[in-house]
Amino acid sequence: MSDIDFTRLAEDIKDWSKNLGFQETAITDVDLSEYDQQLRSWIGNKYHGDMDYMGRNNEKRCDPGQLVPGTIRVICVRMDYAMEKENSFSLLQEPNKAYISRYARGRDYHKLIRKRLQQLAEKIEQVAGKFGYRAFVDSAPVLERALAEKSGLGWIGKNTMLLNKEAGSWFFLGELFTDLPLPVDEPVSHHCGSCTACMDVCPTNAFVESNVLDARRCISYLTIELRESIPEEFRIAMGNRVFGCDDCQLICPWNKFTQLTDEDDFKPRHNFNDIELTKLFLWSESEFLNRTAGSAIRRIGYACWRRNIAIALGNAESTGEVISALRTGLDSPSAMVREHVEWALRQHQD
Ligand code: B12
Ligand code: SF4
Repeated sequence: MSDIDFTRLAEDIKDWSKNLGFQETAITDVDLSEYDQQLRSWIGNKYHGDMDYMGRNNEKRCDPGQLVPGTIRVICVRMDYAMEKENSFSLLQEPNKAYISRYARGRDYHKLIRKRLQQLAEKIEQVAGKFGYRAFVDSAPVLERALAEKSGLGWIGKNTMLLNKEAGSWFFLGELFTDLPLPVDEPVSHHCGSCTACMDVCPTNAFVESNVLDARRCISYLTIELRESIPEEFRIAMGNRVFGCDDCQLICPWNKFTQLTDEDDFKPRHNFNDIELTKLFLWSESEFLNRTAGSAIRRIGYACWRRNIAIALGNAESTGEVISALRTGLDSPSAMVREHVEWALRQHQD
């Protein structure tokens, strides 16, 4: 390995990565001490709610070398997923249609990104010989946004998203942990300035301060991570958002620089960008399982799916179709679904 030109290799990695469909790649070391305290205080304040996995393995989360021994560099990548340039709130103003967050309208991104990272590693191996590496996307105790910020892929905005001056924030992150002594890239400056649009627009006031999200109030958490009853105080504010929430990105001025993806996997399936709530609510469990195969939505299960849609139907216009769809949920085997349906029907009583 001693005769490898690591500066040249780092440049090649960035080219190969681009050819594999990542819009940008940058390299950082593994010193996350700057972020350690912020993570600890977030957990200490219980802002992670029921996401128990966030409360565990935080030594490893803040130290990639503990998660994968031998790691000294992290190759960070980002992949755009936006299908539309316009950052419009219009679907959120159509109460009888479902708002499914943009990242979840196509196929699940985990497999695709992990596969591409694996291909990148194999390409590196052809030049550098056998080396230590592991690919991550989303699932493991990895502080992805902190690593991406350190590497210079962007800055962490007040909405806690990683933002990029040329691309906004509609992209996924992934990493290749490695033991190669590659040269590291420099972080970029922050560009939120005095703007607070994302914090102001949040329907449930989930930002307790700049850069700090109380996940327990975030519609993304409530609709995707929470497996129990959704607290009533948030139900009206959820509007028609049935899976995730995009408001803090839709409002962000940096998203006027949104770059469109040409990945087939991210194309909306089953009209997830334009579909009636009643249609989704009336799916049987087997229809749910078939239609969400390969989608991030499947992971929440049928009961949580119906729980979320019941709330949106409670917020929809009072039509015969809405009421009769809701009534089909009254004999759901899930007590949670029945309780949400009863709440929704009450919204249509006055
Ligand atoms: C848990 C989680 C969630 C939780 C909690 C979100 C949160 N803000 O922490 C919930 C379910 C709410 C969620 C929602 C979403 N998520 Co999410 N989520 C994660 C996950 C698994 C861990 C994030 C985490 O570590 N949170 C803990 C907090 C403390 O960490 P953090 O926000 O990264 O914060 C660090 C910095 O903000 C830092 N900090 C930096 N500067 C400053 C300045 C100050 C003053 C302070 C106090 C702190 C601070 O402190 C923190 C600790 O180091 C990551 C994947 C991963 N393994 O990293 C994806 C991830 C962050 N999610 C992602 C996405 C796409 C989303 C959604 C857009 C999905 C949706 N449409 O519904 C929303 C966005 C909501 C939002 N504004 O964050 C992407 C983000 C891509 C990007 N461009 O940033 C990730 C990276 C997944 C991926 N691989 O692409 N998510
Ligand atoms: S909306 Fe404004 S404050 Fe929020 S992330 Fe975008 S630029 Fe930063």
